[in-house]
Amino acid sequence: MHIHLINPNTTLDMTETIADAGKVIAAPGTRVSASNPASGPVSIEGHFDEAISAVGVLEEIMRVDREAQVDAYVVACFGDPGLLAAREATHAPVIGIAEAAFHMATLIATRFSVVTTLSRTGIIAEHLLDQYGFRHHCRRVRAAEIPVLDLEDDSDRALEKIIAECRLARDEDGIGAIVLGCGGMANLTETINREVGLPVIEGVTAAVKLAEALVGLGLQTSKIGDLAYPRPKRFTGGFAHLSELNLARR
Ligand code: 5HY
Repeated sequence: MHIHLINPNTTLDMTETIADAGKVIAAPGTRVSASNPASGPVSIEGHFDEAISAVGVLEEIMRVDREAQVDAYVVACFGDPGLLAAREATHAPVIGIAEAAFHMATLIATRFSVVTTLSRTGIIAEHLLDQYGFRHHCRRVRAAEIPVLDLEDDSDRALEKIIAECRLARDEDGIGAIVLGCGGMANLTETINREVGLPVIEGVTAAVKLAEALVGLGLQTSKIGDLAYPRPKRFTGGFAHLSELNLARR
């Protein structure tokens, strides 16, 4: 099977971090590829960045669906930007890393906390907890207070701050597991697990394994109801190329 990971921000180093983590965890016979939009924010640190990046996610899915046979997609940003719109745009399953990590965490612990990058984006994770129905499982959404790109540019210091916040969660929150709240943390799971001493769930790897499960079960995004392909219509201006888009024809 072929799983394609989309890093919604436009930082190639982070796309490679995400791709590497996905390839390591993938089962034999699963091909993992990755890409990021050419246009958009270099990092996603709030509602505005999320909204802009969601268009890039959709453009990437439509581009890759034209060019390759993909069995499932992963939206590799912890805000799951554009997730439902992405599910409209393809028949393949599309999994967000936050949704995947929350599901996995509740299978091994009754309570978990999230450790993300900046406290200002914590509300996005809280909104997803409510949207996905996991709010009562999550004790707290914490932040290491690091800019997203420090995960690439100042990784040692970023890791220290993430580990320190994970230790506080372990000692104060009454939890059984920690969810890492950023696609850029995809290569930190083993280290944090060793340093903190409780199960760490990271969304990219969780999403890849869930995607393998869905494809293995022969499940695709339902095209009955609200996730049916978008209704063809005219788009104007910079989106004119989407006019009369008939994704179902692919
Ligand atoms: C992410 N931002 O996973 C999110 C998460 C965050 O550029 N990739 C980003 O840290 O808010």
